[in-house]
Amino acid sequence: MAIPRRAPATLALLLALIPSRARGQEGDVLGVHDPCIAKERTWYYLFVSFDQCCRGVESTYRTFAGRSLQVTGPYLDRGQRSMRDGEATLVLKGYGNFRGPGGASVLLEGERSWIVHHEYDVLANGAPRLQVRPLVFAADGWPLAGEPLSAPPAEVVPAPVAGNWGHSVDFGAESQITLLSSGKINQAGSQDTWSLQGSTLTLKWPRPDAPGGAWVDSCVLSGDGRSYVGRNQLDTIIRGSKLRSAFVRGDSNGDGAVDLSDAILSLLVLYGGRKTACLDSLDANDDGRVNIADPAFTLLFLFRSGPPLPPPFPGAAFDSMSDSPGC
Ligand SMILES: [Ca+2]
Ligand SMILES: [Ca+2]
Repeated sequence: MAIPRRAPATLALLLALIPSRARGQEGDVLGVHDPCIAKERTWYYLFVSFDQCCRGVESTYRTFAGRSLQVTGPYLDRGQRSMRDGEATLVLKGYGNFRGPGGASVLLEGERSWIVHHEYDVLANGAPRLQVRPLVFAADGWPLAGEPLSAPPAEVVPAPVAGNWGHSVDFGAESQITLLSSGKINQAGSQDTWSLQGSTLTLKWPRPDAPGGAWVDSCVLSGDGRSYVGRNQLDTIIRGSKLRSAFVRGDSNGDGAVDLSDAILSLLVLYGGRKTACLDSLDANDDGRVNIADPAFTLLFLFRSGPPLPPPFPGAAFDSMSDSPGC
């Protein structure tokens, strides 16, 4: 390919955008890669990858963003610091069994947005993987990456927020917390509280050493109610995943047996506005979705000698399938 003698305008723009330094661990050969720009409402968002990719599980790649009202910049982070000074707001870094998420591209399609990136699988000797995650914009307008999709978005009823969650700070190890239906966290007399307004889930943790006397996690709850992601006052990313419980497939009302009342309850959840704590139990045909086919499957089994419900059935157990809607 011929190389033009003069830098085209787009190249000049990119050169102006590239930070003069990048973050990283001591000893790293630092880099900033894979920029992409997306416009959401009035803001242009510049996504970049910092540090090192392509080292398998040793990769230190992380995904950051800044934003500007002009496509030409200047792009600033959440603290109004310039990306040209190497500053940016963290969107995603490695956690769990994956390392080095970067090389991101973004698709904005109206109500829903997506971020696609590569990373490295610890359980597969650092093999590269591609993941697609919901990209959500918090109430403050800053982007957050949700949990990776493992199946097409299912026709599910959102799970209730109350229940047991794996709660993570700064992509660290998950600790179990319980969001009680009273709005307290972990126990009835606790000072720690949660509240939900629209899709904004706020967790408050009064602590003497916290800014303003309490840590405030402002999070976005996923559409299926199975995860949340947000930031606290210091921009630390907060994540949560709903913990699963043992269940009997088809046992919608949780009484341990599958009968006509379960198929009726499934219909009420699907079409009558009823809530359930265990969507997995409603997924009678185990296809990862909850819809009219499920009570039909149960009724065929009960009254028309249809095939038995897939495990866990008739005894209670966990569903190991990652595409299950959740319990
Ligand atoms: Ca039942
Ligand atoms: Ca199903």
